[in-house]
Order: sequence, then C-alpha cells, then structure tokens
Amino acid sequence: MSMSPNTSPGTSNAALQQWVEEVAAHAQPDNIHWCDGSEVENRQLIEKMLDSGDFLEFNQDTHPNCYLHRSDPTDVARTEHLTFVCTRNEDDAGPNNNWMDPADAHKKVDALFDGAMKGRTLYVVPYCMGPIDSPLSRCGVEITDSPYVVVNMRLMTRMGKSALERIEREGSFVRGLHSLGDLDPKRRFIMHFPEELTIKSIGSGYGGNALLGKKCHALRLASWQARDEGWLAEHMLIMGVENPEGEIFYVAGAFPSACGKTNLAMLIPPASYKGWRIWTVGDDIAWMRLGDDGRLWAINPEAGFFGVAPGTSRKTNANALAMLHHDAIFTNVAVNADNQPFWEGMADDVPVTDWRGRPYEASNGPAAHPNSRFTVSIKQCPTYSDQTEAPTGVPISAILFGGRRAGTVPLVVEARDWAHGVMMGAAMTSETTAAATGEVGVVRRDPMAMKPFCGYHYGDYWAHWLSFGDKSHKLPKIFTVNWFRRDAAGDFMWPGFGDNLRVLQWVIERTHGNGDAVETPIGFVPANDAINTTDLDVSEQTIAELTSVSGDEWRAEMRSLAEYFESYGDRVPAALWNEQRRTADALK
Ligand code: GTP
Ligand code: SPV
Ligand code: MN
Repeated sequence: MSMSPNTSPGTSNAALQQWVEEVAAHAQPDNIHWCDGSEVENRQLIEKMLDSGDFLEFNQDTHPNCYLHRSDPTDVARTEHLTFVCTRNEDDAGPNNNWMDPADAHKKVDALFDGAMKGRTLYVVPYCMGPIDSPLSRCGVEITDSPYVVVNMRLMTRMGKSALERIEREGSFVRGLHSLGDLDPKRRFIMHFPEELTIKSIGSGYGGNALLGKKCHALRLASWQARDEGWLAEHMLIMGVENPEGEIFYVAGAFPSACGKTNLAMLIPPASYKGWRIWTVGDDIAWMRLGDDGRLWAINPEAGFFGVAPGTSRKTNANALAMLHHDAIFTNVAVNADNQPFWEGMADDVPVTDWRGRPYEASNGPAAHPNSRFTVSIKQCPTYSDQTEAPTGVPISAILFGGRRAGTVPLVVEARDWAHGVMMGAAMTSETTAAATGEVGVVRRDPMAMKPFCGYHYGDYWAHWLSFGDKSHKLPKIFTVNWFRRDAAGDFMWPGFGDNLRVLQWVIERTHGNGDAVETPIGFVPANDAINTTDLDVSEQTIAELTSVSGDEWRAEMRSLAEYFESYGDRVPAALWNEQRRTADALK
C-alpha cells in the first residue's frame, strides 16, 4: 500500500490510528488521506472530481463554486429495506427496525469491504456533530472512499482539524465505515451497531446512506445514546420566531422526510406580518436536553443543509434560492440552457438536460429527480441564527409534529398536556415521499417522524419521551400540524410556506395562555378568528374545514392506532395506552 505525498501524519489517538490501519489493510486503498477540512484540501478534491466526471461545473458566472453530481440511477434515495440495527438482543431494535445479529452483520459487510477500496483513496474524515465547543456535541470519524462524501461532510458538519483535536482531547468517537462498493443494490447495506457505536455502510453514495454523520450517527446511534443518557435526538427543525416586540420564541418541528422542515425553518413572513422575523437554527435534526431551568434546550448537530430541490422557488422559498447561488453542491438536479441548475417547481425556466444527463424529454419523467438535493452551509442562509453556534443551544417553547395528510388531520391541534402530546406524536401518519425508495403517496405510520431513524424499540422510545413529563413542568407545549389537506379537486386547501407563520403565531400565543381555542376530543383547535387571516386568500369556510374534527374519521384513526400499539407488544407504556383510550372515549 502506498501513501500519497499529502498524507498527514495521522493521529495521537491510538484507537483511531489502529482502526484506520486495520481498515486499510482490509479494504486495500491505494492512498490514505487524513482530512483537515481546509479550503486547499476542498479545492483539490473538487479538481479531482471535475477530472473524474464525478462533478460537473455549473455556470460559474451565475453560480460560482457550484457543482453538479449525478449519482448512480439506482442510488438516488435512502434505502430503508437495506438499513439494519444490529443489537445483541433482537427485541432492543424493535419491530420498527430491520434487525440482524451483530456477528452475522459484521461478517456479511466485512466480506464486501474486502479489497473494496482498491484503486481508490481512503479518506479519514473526523467530524463534530454540534458546535465544536458544546458539551452537547459528539464527534465521529467517517472512513470513506468517496470524495463526494468528503466535500458534503465538510458542508454538513464541523469537519477536519478542530474535530480531530476534540477527539484527541476526549478520546471517544463514533466509527463510521463507508465504501461505494460496486453500487449494486444487491450488495448495499447500511448497518448500525449501537452497542459498539459503529456504523458500516457499503454500496451507496447517496445522502443519508453515505453521509454517516447525518441519519446514521446523529439519529440512529444518537437516539440510542440519548435514551441511555436522558436526552433526545430527533428528526426536527429548529427555528426562532421573532415578534414585533423583539421577543424570540424557539420552535422545534418533526415532519417526515420531504414534508416541510427546511421550508418552515426559513419561511418568509406574509407581507402583513410587519416586524416579524424568522431565525434558522436547523432544518433536519435536533439534539435536546433539559436545562437546569427545567426548559428543553436544543442544538442542531449539523452545520449545513441537504435539502430537497424540487418545489423550491422564489415564491415558495426565496431564502433557499438566495443561498444556492454560490458554494453549493447539487445532486441529481437538471440543467437549463444557460448551464444553471433546474428542477420542477422552479418558475419560468426550461430544462435542457435531465438528472441522468440525457437531453430532456417529458416522456422520460421529471427533469430533476424528485429527491434531488442541494448541499450548502447553514451560514449562507439569509435567516441564519447566530444561536446555531451557542454551546447551550436554544430553549424550545413549542414542539410541532407534522405529517402529510390529504384528509382527517386538522391544520393545527394543541395537546392537552405532555403525555397527550407524546401520544399525538406516536400517532403520526404521513404519505410516503421520494426521500426513500419505494412507492410515493402511501399513508404510513411515522411516529415523531422517526420511523426510519429511531435506533431502538419504539415502545422504549415512547417511554423515554413520556419520562420527561415527570422531570419538568416547563416543557414545551406540543402541537400537531398538517399543511397538506386537499379539497375534492385535489388542490391544497392551505397555502402553506410563508403563511404557516399564521399557525405559528397561534402556537406561540397558546404557549403564553393566550390565543382562543376550542376543546375537541382530540385536543384544542383554533377558535373562529383565532388564526390571523389578514390579506389571506382563504375563505372562512375553508378555515372552518381545516380546523374541524370528524368524529367518524378520528374513531377510525384511534382504532387503527390501538392495532398499531398492539404490534409493539408490552413495551408500549401504559400511559400511552391511557391517552389513546382517553381520546377514543371522548370520541364516543
Ligand atoms: P427532508 O430533508 O427529507 O427531511 O425533508 P424536509 O422535511 O426538510 O422537507 P422540505 O422542506 O424540503 O419539503 C419537501 C417538499 O414539500 C418540497 O417540495 C416543498 O416545496 C414541499 N413543502 C414544504 N412546505 C410546504 C407547505 O407548507 N405546503 C406545501 N403544499 N408544500 C410544502
Ligand atoms: C431525509 O430523508 O429525511 C433526509 C435526506 O433528510 S437523507 O439525508 O438522504 O436521509
Ligand atoms: Mn430528514
């Protein structure tokens, strides 16, 4: 094995040094490169990918330092059926996860890693999830043979020298081993070993399958650690809502993949909302812990966005467009005649080349892949909150659970109390999206938007959530929201995007005991006129429909929820069953 001339000396952490050497001996890369995260290194990687064709340059006049990556056409989204949680005891992974015995899993993937990096460079990528000096942050090291993964991890995490220094100071780190393998889905596995704080992923170069700091570490392994240590690792955005008086309220929101977290986190207030401002802390993951003051404090473990491109337009999310004009990576988008990025929903433009690099033809389907994404540093967001770097995180006033449901679920419902809110989170259902392979638009259960990401038994997870109710009286209020109700013609009934601030305003009022509400069997909904509709083009009748609760539909929901809880056996906490029964009884 030869070492490249720019190979750095490695590390003083003996366990890390030894692991890298063992992996290298097994996977047999041509070179080893320890990443420092510098600008020079980043440039070298980009040049290398421009040479290999992994990166294509966008129009550098309109989009300086913006690049296009086309992933393998069979590798365009997370693959949940190939994702495993490998615990010694199968029950600990729970029915919500695919399980494999750890010894069998290691054997299976280790065989695939044998010689997998021949002809490639092995990159050692030290990273820190969370502000580099926060006690809430955790470090990891990803070993990968994909330079695309390295440049993405540099935008998505605090990657390089400072992370390695923290690892050398603290000693502990999550091990994430990744190889593109041969990209054949038959030899693709994303394996988690929570008891060993280890991840092994092979055969995919895409998103959550390959950027191991994100879903694998910051959700699946972190949720396991959080349960043991008394905190929460959640699939949540974090945003600050500043009112005209200058007070900022922080809201966290769990919506399933491609259901609106990025868009809500950086929304632009309606024109009539003079003096209101939005501050973006995070768009995908929140780590939350009780503070000494009894409030729940949240950090965003990530440093960038890996956001859904389609649907992003000047009208829906001008803040996202504004941050995508320089230093951004685009994956599987289309290209217009001027060599600029294109995707569906972007107004007034036409695609020339589709996401696979073919001349665009409508008969081939959408120009951009429905799960095409952009990667960009959070610092480029016009609504970037400097609290993103606060070592303590931000205090959360309200938690939103939001699904994508054409019917049944009202625009907004407030839980009676914490336990009821946990039940509402556990009862979440949502239509599937292109973020994972499989059919799109099928309603499935996705409790707390964590179905693909909870690293342990859902019954234990709900018990963990409930346990916070005993520890503090200053917990956030919990709400469910649904921006995606459709009318008989199939059109969205609620305008969504910036107008979602109208719902947030009511949410914030309610956290202060203000805001008019009506109690229903499923919780509190806004009273007539409680949602600010100034300059809103939605009829009173539609608002009434959006906030109405159908007894028949909800009785069916509660029956189906009972069946669902049954399938998790006796690990489902009694308090959750009580809440289900309380709601079912109220609906009688
Ligand atoms: P992940 O990154 O996969 O976890 O997704 P996300 O929850 O951040 O979803 P995102 O905000 O990227 O939204 C996904 C899709 O939903 C995009 O196509 C958006 O345009 C669309 N969307 C977001 N918010 C709204 C809304 O309020 N109303 C409607 N109708 N569509 C929305
Ligand atoms: C999601 O699917 O929820 C994402 C994108 O945020 S990925 O990183 O690919 O998981
Ligand atoms: Mn996500």
